[in-house]
Amino acid sequence: MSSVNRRRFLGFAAAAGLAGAAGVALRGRRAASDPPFLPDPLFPNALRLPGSEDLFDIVDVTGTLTLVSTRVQQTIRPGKPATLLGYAVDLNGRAAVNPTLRMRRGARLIVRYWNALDEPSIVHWHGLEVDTNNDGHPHYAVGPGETYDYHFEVTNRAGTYWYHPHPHHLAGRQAYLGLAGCLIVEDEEELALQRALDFRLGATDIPLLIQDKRLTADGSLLYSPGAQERFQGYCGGDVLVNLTPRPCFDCESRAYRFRLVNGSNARIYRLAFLHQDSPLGFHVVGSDGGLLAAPAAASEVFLAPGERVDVVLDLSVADRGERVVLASLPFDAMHFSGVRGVHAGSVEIPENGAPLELMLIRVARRTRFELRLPDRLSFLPAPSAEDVATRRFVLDHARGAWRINGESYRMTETAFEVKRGAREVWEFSNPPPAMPHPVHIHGFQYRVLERIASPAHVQALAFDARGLSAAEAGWKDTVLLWPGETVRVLMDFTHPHHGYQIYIVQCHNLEHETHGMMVNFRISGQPD
Ligand SMILES: [Cu+2]
Repeated sequence: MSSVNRRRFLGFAAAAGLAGAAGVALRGRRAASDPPFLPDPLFPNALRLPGSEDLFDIVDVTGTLTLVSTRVQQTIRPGKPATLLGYAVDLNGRAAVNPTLRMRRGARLIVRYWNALDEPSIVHWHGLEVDTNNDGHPHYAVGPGETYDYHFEVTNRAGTYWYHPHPHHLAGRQAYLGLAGCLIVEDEEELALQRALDFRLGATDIPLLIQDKRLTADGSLLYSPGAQERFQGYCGGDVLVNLTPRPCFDCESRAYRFRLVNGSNARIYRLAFLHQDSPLGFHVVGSDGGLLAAPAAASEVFLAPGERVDVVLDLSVADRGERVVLASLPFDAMHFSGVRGVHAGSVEIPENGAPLELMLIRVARRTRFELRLPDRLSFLPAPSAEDVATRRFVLDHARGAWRINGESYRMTETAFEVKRGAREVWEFSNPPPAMPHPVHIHGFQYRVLERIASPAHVQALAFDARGLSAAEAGWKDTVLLWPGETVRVLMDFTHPHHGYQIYIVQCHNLEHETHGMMVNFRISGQPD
């Protein structure tokens, strides 16, 4: 881009909060003939659906995309438009903000990232198996007005991934102030499932980005952690779903697919769908890295920051007018300090583990529907760790910093090296007194082998003798490690990227990440 065009572009982005893009197509607008929305007194706001407005609009990625991180005007608190941060894409003069990027497995993602913030940033494609240059490592953060070009083939399985900022020390604040969006990968297997169950993105297949925020009276987002929150994690009192407070989703009496994404900085959810105050059973069909081998019945699931779970909820059992509430059931979040109930001004912020109501699902229309879920969804080889060496990680804290194996993050240092093509068991332990840590590994999807010494509320959800929950039977990139627990995962470092590659192991509690709970590792450049 010439400097003249660059100046023009910056002026355009600053004036309109937009970004430039080419080769993207738009799908999935709601029909104008939909019945009018009658507000529920407790959940008065219509859930934002991808494809129905500029926020989270569906963008089919078929060519080059320009994604700008910038200040955007959006209305979260009704009637109170406010400035937050967003990723903007220009669709022929109209902006999509935090677009839901949809693409085929094997397609190339060619993105010019433009940082129109007044501080450094970089985009991390959470869960994608890319090389270092495309991973959004904090070392590659670009300054205000600068660009970073991404160019890679999406080799991941079909599934729900997401993107968010990853600059050193700033990721938590930037993500909190609005920068996050979903990336949906599809393949033939996934499209067959969509056809079989009539799952349409934004209509019957709904990504739900769950984020707890602090909303001020003027409708803006407040990120101002005190000393304890800077260390333990920053929670908000308003749980937003797709940036909608107290959302209501009007549906038909049929099956829906919900792609649940925990985009919160620090809050863990114990998700359940309450129908007449008891949990309605659902089917887990996918995890972080795509479809499970077979649907797994569940009535609740823990979802930690960074994790995704793909569920099918059959509402054909409900009559018109019936209500189902997506809730987080109470649990002991096992925070070591025992400090309860942070106050933010006059507002009490519910502690991690407090019961919360997230969203109302209201059956607005009866329809004839019978759920016929396939017995098999995909092929997943059973993970085998025979003759595989173990590498151990201890997550702890000292002198106000979070550590992995005794070290707090040093951006330019590499803690250890792994041979390209090697298989290793990675064993994470979390000696108490401690906090839960969602362990995210960049660059690779992995399988969870075993949970050891789990707290009772985690054991209660064990799906098999290895202590895993239903959602942990598939591929994962983020796994929740509770205090006192040891979790073993199977890593396979086979990948197509040549030369040395640097990746990250981190806690996805973004305040823990900011306070050092992150480490670089290197894949050696030897051939397989
Ligand atoms: Cu942590």
